[in-house]
Amino acid sequence: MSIPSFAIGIAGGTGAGKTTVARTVAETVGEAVTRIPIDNYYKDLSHLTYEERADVNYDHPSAFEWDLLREQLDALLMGQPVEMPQYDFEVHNRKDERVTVEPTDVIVLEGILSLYDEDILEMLDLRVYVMTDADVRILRRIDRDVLERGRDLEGVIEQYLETVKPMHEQFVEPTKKNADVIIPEGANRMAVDLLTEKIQAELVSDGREPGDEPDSELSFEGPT
Ligand code: UZR
Ligand code: MG
Repeated sequence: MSIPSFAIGIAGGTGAGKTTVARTVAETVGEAVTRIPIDNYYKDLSHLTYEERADVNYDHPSAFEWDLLREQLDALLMGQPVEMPQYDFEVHNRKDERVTVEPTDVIVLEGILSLYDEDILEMLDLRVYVMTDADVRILRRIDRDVLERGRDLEGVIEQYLETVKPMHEQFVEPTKKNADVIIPEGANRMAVDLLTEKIQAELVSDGREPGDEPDSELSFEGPT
């Protein structure tokens, strides 16, 4: 019987620093960590042309394949490997190949709507919202989209005003209330250290490190 993993959700607006937090936690926690970017669960849009795909609202919850995300998160939490889809931002579409992802003790789900779906919220053990000012986020977004995702400045600005900003206000920002912890600015060292300590403590209290005494709080619960 495998021990269920400890799952963390990291949400926040575009450019908030979610990926940086997720990566830094993964590097410092000293355990194998599985990162699940929810971008990988954008729907397969192969039936559309490039122009049609460029017009899709990728900041709306309907852009994601929630069933597949729930199914794969659940499988990983149960200790089963999954064939995770991969996403290509340059062509706005899911790639043909999938990647085999093995389950680990720590799972980090990361993306704008990580704290949106009720079922997923229940699967998470720790819910984090990264809160960063909108001006900082758009500047980072411009940098990233132009340098890494092959976009032009005009297009990034237009998309931001037309969909990114309104969808953020309607769907992303309200999920802040689902968070256990709100951290200001992405790569906040103290916040990342606290998250890392919490994860390590949870792993120990769940008896995942052999030889450790059970947590006193848990020992009152008796057998389940
Ligand atoms: P993060 N996105 C694209 O720009 N193109 C796509 O094909 C798919 C997604 C953007 C998406 C969202 N929005 O704001 C952002 N748009 O990726 C989420 N428009 O990614 O959290 O890393 O910024
Ligand atoms: Mg990111």
